[in-house]
Formats: sequence, C-alpha cells, structure tokens
Amino acid sequence: MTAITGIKARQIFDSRGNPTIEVDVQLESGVLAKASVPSGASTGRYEAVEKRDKEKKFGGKSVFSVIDMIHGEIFDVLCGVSIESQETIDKLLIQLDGTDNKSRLGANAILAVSLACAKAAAADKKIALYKYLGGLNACMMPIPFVNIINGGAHADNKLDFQEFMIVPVGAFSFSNALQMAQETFHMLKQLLKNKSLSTMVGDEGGFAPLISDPKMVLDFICQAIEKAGYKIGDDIALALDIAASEFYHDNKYLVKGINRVTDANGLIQYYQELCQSYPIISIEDGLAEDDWNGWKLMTKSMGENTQLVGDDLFVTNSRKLERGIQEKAANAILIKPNQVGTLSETLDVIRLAQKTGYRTIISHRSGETEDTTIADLAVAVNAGQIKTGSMSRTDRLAKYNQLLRIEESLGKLAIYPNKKNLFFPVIPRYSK
Ligand code: 2PG
Ligand code: MG
Repeated sequence: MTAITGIKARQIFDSRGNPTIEVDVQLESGVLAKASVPSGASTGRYEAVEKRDKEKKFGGKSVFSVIDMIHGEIFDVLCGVSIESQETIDKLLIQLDGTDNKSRLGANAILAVSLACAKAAAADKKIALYKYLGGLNACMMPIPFVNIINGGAHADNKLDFQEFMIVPVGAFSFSNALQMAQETFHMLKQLLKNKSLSTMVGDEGGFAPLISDPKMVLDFICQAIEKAGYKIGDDIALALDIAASEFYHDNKYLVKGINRVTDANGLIQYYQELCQSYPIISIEDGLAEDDWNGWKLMTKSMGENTQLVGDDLFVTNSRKLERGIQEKAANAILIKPNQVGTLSETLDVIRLAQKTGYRTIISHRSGETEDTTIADLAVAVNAGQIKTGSMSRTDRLAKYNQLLRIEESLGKLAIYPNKKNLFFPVIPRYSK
C-alpha cells in the first residue's frame, strides 16, 4: 500500500481569468501529481455547489477559504490513506462533506483532490491515467464534437443557441478527425472574413460572429465543410448544444434571434425542421432542465433518429439519470465531473448510462484549465464521444493533444468509432 502523505492546494486561474483550484497530492513513494478544476457559465441549477470566498477581491471569486479547508479538514481525513482505492478516497470526501450537493466543502475542492489522487495512483503504478482507470479494455478513441461557432452565455453575439459543433463521423482515426476539424475551422474563418463578419472567438474557441439566425450559421458551416473538401453528413455531421435552460422563463422559451416565444412543442417542431435541412445528429439541452414533460415529448418524437443529450437535465447525477431512464427522457448524457464532484460518482453515472443504453459524451466546461483528465477519462470508459471546444485556445487543444498522445500510445489497438464501423455510438438504438 502507498499512502497519501501530503496535499498542497493553490489558487490558479481558468481560461476566463477566474480563480480556480489546483491540488498536488504527494505519496510516501515520492510521487507527486496535480489536478485542477474547471468552471461553467451556463451551469445547471442542480449541479454540485462550487464554493468561492464571495469577498470583494477577485470579483468575489477567490477560493482561499476553500484551499484552507483542503489543507485542514480534507488533509486530516486523507493523510495516511492508501492511494490504491479511489472509491475509498471519494467515500471519505463525500462523508466529510456530509451534504447532498457538496455545499459544505465545495465540489471544486472535492473534485480537485479526487482527480489528483487518481493521477497520483496512476503515476505510482507508472501507467497512463486512461489505462489506470480503464484497464486493458480502454481502447476506443472518442469522436470529437468540435464547437466551431459559439453563442449563448459563451459569446457576446445574438445567437440564442450556445454551441454549433462539427462531428467528423467519416474519419478513420482520431487524428484524421482532428485534421477534418482543423481544415473546416480555418475554411470557416475565411468564409466569415469574406463576408466581413468577425472572426473573434468565444469562450470555447469557436467563432462568435454577429449573426442571430441559427440557419445562417448552419449554412456557413456546411459551406465550410464542402469547401474544405468534405461531404456534409457523410464525412462531417453537425451537433448543437441549445442550452435551453438559459432562455426558459415562465414556462416559455424566448428565442430572440428568430423572434419566437414558444413552448416545448414549438421548439421541437423547429428542431425537426432543422434536422430535415441539415445533417444534425445530436441535440444537447434542447429543452430546459425542469421541463420534464417537454423532454419526454421530444424523446418520443425525435429520439429514434437523433441523439438527445441531457446536460443541465441530468447534471452528471445518477438519481437524475434514473428518472430519465424511467420516464424515457433523452437518450444520452453529458458527463462533467465537476457537476457531481468526485471521480467515483462520475464513473458510477457513466456505468449506469452504458448499462441502460444511454450514450455518454465526456465534456469540458466553458471555463477550463490546462488539466487534461477528461481526455483520459473518455478513453478509459470507452465513452465514444467527447466535447472539448474548438480548434483554437490552448485550454481546449490541450485535451485534443492529450488524445493524440493516447492514440499514439494505443497504436494498432486504437479504435475510432466512425460511421462505417460497429462502434459508431451516436445514433441511438432507442425503443419506444
Ligand atoms: C455546456 C458547457 C460546456 P458550461 O453547456 O455543455 O460546453 O458549458 O461549462 O458553461 O456549462
Ligand atoms: Mg451543455
């Protein structure tokens, strides 16, 4: 057994310049491993709580009191504990917090420690994190959902929908998928420039032009795909994250960019219209986090042909996913470790999803750090899909670059789930 002998936490900054936590975990063997945690902008109401100092400095966002708790209470509980059982470590953290939503210690504190412990355990065994977490079965590279146009809470434009993503479904490998994404991204830049539209980027590295109509965005993207030399739909399909909770008020959806105030029915019709004109294979948070009836309806009417992803709806929480399974709401779940707060709980909800036929997409947050744990996690659990931003900004590319390294280390064992092979995970096998 190798014991934990030291924990050092510090305040660092995320990609939006907001304070966040980095933790070093030290083992008696001398191994030291680091992890840091991201932060969302369009956060779900039921996410585990992110704790901050709420003082005047750093715009109320500093995390010094949280760091004191890591050095105090958390270290007291974990000092001398074996690094070998992640489950035990996470259980101790959950018990110490003692709340349902990690509001006492903060999910940011707990997750930073939880991830650093997993990395330390892998380093102690001298194996890569994806292998430590996934064993010999971990060999499936994820299809990247590359977010090339940013809107909603991630940009200052007039787009209500938050993310417009390209999905290289026809690639033969992960690195080939990135090549397709990179070429399309740069072609899109040129096309926007040609029309004198801004090529400044939003929080996740996608362009944020002053366009308000989603159809116009989709036309630009399709043109970019073709001009880059790829077939729309066959080589590269499309995906959306609507983040509809952000524009849901008094049981109505207020979609300013297309001048519509509508209910779930109206939005579902609009999505169906979009799916008929464009090869959209996946829609995330098409409806709001509390609109369960709407979600059931959407799943019934679109779930057979379209991946419907619950992000705010499920907040990476097994109880929420259980409700979704029972009520047939959504057919895929977005996985964000910081929505639940420990690695073990993240793995539990992934297992539940995979057991029940829900697709899994491992995801970053809009405020990220250089930490690349989600890349390893995606391969470890054979998630088949990852969403980690655009082809610009190092906080996003760090994850893609880590996946390139993993693909290289897997060599011939690496599987890329494309449209032509059995592993393609996107179109759900949903039964009514
Ligand atoms: C989302 C995420 C990541 P945020 O809604 O899926 O893209 O955004 O981290 O702001 O919640
Ligand atoms: Mg989302």
